[in-house]
Amino acid sequence: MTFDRRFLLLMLAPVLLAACGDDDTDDVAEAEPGPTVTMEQSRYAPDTVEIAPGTEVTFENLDPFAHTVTSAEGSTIEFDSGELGQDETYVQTFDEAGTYGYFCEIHPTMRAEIVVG
Ligand SMILES: [Cu+2]
Repeated sequence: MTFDRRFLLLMLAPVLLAACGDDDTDDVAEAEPGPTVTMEQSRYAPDTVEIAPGTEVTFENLDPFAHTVTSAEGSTIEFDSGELGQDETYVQTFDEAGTYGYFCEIHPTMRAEIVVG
């Protein structure tokens, strides 16, 4: 029993130390909440959104059928919401400057872009 308890403390020590850590030492920047792009009548609106690096974009499907938010071919970052039903949302953070095209896998003519700069 004594051995088990000591072993458990050893296992927990890094967790306990981490819990005491200061949040300021976290080198990953917090994403800033940003604009919402809706999917309505099989269109992304607005179809171009300009944001600063490190901004979160929320995508919300208002149609009564599924859409996806999927990074375009050749995009420098890949993302994919999977199928979003009505009123479902997907959040993607864009950290690096650039233009990020995306489309709906179910309706490939639905296309739009996020401009990060
Ligand atoms: Cu769609």
